[in-house]
Amino acid sequence: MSDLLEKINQGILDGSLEDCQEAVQQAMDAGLSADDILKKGLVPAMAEVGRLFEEGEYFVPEMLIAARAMQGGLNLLKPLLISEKVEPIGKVVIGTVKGDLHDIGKNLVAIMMEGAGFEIVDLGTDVPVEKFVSEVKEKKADILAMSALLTTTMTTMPTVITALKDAGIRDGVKVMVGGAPVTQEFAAQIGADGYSPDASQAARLALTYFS
Ligand code: B1M
Repeated sequence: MSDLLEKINQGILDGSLEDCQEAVQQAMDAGLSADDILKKGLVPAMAEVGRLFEEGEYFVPEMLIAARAMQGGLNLLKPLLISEKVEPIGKVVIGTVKGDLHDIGKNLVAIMMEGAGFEIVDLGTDVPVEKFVSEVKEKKADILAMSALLTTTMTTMPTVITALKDAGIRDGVKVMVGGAPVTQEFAAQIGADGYSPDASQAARLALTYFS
């Protein structure tokens, strides 16, 4: 790992927004690719934070400040991840399901989809079932993208799909699901149209619905 990627990593582990942003800026100035900064710098650091939490070395406050540092780095990187676009390909309503406050992965998916040319309606975190349904209907969304990071909240995803059916709008929208505990098998089981393990694959999958 280069010194700058190591510095990004350490900034997140230390929960230092300033260090993380400084290192991301330096990495961008040094010409490192946005993909490398993201996949070799920011993302592995959060995986390490998760490991430290599991081992009881980090607690919720450490996770929180690490997440704030990562989000700060991601904000700087966003313009590089989003290319120039013309007319939107389609509209995506995205959010993290009810009871779940994790938003970094969801934000990343939104950024990559925006970069792929989609218009994004981001509902944020802890999104109630009815809100997903009403926004899909109101915004005439082509895709509903749901994220869940907890095994206890991913179970809301099938409830949303059922509510879309009950509202008579399931056939008009592609439902994509993802997040650390979500699998292809789970997605198939709940009747989602698609699953992706990461943000760039989510954007690629979304594009296939329009080809
Ligand atoms: Co939480 N947390 N957390 N946490 N947290 C996890 C998820 C956990 C695995 C940590 C652990 O134990 N190792 C664990 C879940 C265990 C489980 O359910 N089996 C956990 C827990 C237990 C909790 C609390 C319950 C802790 C507590 O209070 N005791 C609590 C729950 C709060 C709630 O949501 N109600 C909690 C709280 C928090 C913070 C608020 C402190 C903070 C979140 C801050 C924020 O997001 N703004 C936090 C964090 C930071 C984490 C970890 C460390 C990192 C998550 C992250 O941002 N990863 C996480 C451990 C881990 O994941 N290793 C953990 C980086 C991000 C880029 O990856 O989100 O996976 P990820 O997104 C990926 C893919 O999943 C995919 O694309 C992204 C990469 O390209 N993806 C999609 C995501 N959504 C997608 C949607 C798609 C397609 C792909 O299509 C629509």
